[in-house]
Amino acid sequence: MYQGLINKYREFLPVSDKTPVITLNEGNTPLIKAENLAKKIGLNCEIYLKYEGLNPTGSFKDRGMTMAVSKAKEDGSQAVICASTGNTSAAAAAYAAKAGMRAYVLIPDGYIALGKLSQAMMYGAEIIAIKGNFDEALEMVIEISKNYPITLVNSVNPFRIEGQKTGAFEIIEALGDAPDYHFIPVGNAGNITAYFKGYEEFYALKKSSHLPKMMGFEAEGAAAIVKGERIYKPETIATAIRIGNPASWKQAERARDLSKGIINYVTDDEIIYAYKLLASTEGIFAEPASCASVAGVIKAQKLGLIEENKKLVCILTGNGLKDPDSAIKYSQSEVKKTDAKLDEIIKVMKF
Ligand code: AN7
Repeated sequence: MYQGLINKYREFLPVSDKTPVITLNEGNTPLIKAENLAKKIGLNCEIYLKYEGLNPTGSFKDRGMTMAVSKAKEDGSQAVICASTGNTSAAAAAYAAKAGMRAYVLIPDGYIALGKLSQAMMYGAEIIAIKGNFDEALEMVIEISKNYPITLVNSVNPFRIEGQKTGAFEIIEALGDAPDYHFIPVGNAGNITAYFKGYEEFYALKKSSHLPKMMGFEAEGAAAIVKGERIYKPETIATAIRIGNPASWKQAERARDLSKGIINYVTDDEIIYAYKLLASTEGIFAEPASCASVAGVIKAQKLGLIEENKKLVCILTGNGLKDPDSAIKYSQSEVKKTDAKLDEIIKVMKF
């Protein structure tokens, strides 16, 4: 039976027999071939979607959190803390619950999707909504974790990166080699760092023949790395990546440069277009921030950055159900109401 990514990839992770494995059987997510999407955008390549929204709390954060919380438990810690645009708080709260630990989460008041907030509440976290953004919340939790007996579980915790690198292992195993291009949303830049670490490690072990070009995409209103400066008031509809001072900035640039990839940005309109296209052509519902990877493919194609007959992987970082408000707002579908009468229903169906 599959028992989560620590048990699966134990030999590549900093764990020992003494590490209590706190797992919800995260990882092992499907890599789905997106032929309809490739056809629709007219790209003569194989596109694969890594559907991280199928993790236990609905995002890729579970990969990092199983490691971070297991190591915190091993160290005898009784509480974890994080700043979050939503998904990290959901994952921290769930794994803390499983570990019998307390979780404190700092969120930007009014800028976290409903599903994510409901998760942190249900898993029993202490939720503190600050009148400020993610970057300010991160500065505060770093300070708090220095001065109080509480483990920081944002991606500045290196165990988070260790857990998240397993996504690259799974991709290489599924494809039999690394892809040519790896498209990924960039917020705090932990995930692009983690994937590149995973690709580098399997390449060093000769489990792949090359490194993929790392193609990272920030939201236009939060594109600190692209613009080369901190954004003090980041804005985007993709609240998950509404981050103006990425903690893993330097590591993301390293991944970009060593892989001969790019870090670019996509607009909110491009994100929404990809969001709807993905759901309507592939039957895959991913949250807006996730769709920055797909929007990135479309942009890179337009810029002539993708060679033909190559293999692309897009990371779909979070589940669309996390953010029902955005789905209802942007889908443009209408709900047609009728009386409970057969003839009226048939009429509305336009038969
Ligand atoms: C769906 O939950 O930062 O570049 O606090 O939720 O590793 O930060 C979320 C980030 C992409 C960006 N897609 O990943 C948080 C948080 C989704 C996300 C990202 C996030 P990083």
